[in-house]
Amino acid sequence: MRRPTRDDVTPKSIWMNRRALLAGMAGAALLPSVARAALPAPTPREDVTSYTNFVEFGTSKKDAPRHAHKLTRDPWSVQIDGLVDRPQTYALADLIAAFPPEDRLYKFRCVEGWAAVIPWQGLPLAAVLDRAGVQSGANWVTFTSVLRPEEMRGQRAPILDWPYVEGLRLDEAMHPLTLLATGMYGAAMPPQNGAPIRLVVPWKYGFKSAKSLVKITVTAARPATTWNIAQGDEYGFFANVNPEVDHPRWSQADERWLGDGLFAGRHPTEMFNGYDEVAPLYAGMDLAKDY
Ligand SMILES: Nc1nc2c(c(=O)[nH]1)N[C@H]1C(S)=C(S)[C@@H](COP(=O)(O)O)O[C@H]1N2
Ligand SMILES: [Mo]
Repeated sequence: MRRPTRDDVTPKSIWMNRRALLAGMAGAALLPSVARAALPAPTPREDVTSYTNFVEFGTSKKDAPRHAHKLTRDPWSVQIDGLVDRPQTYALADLIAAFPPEDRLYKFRCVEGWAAVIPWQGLPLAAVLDRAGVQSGANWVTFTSVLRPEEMRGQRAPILDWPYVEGLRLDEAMHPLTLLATGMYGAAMPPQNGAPIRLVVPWKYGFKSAKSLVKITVTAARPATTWNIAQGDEYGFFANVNPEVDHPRWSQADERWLGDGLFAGRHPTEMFNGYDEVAPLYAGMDLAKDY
């Protein structure tokens, strides 16, 4: 299989927007990428499902593939609360019915230095927040993963401050790239990848993309987030992919692509993981300081 290149996964080519496809040429004209002849080549599914970070099940890459099926995913609901006009608890099926899944092919980059190209299915977070009605005075969005130590063996140990919590600034949360993913590779989200619903923020290091979400809270104050609490010097709140800001223990200048094989070369890391269109969100900020 042909390996993906940056050209395949440029921001324009990721807009595999099913609604636009259904809308036909009119929609496609607004989204030039839809007309691209060659579909990008995703990382093989087996590589993405067999090598995971999901500390609730343990610290090894193989723990979640082995144990995540023990998490009960049905019934599942997601609560939207905080500074919104219409707080709501969605049963997962109702959420999917209300916001039909769209296809998004994104490059995903872990802070550890590996990356993959993943075809996700999901709904833009902005759609859910818009329906909830974000109030003025809201500045931040907090994402809470499920807390269920009886089903998640890693949560029975003090590896992290449970539950896993992540956060975005409101404009980051509302950006059209920010996705609530309910599937990958055209099927329901595998348990080890964050079933049944997870966040995907493709221009940030993977730890921002919290798995198995139960709550999304709109707040005035910036939330305290799990990895930032654990080791703030290593895991900044913003965590934008940035080849120029190294992790204290390793370089972020290049990355390994899952599926490339053990002896393949590394690839240069791209600012914002290649999603240049988010740069205006950070105008005037010092990203070496706000890493
Ligand atoms: N709840 C929760 N979300 C999480 C994690 C986790 O341990 N727990 N790991 C994060 C990290 S570090 C990465 S790189 C991605 C990994 O997603 P993947 O295993 O589906 O590739 O999930 C992120 N979301
Ligand atoms: Mo990660």
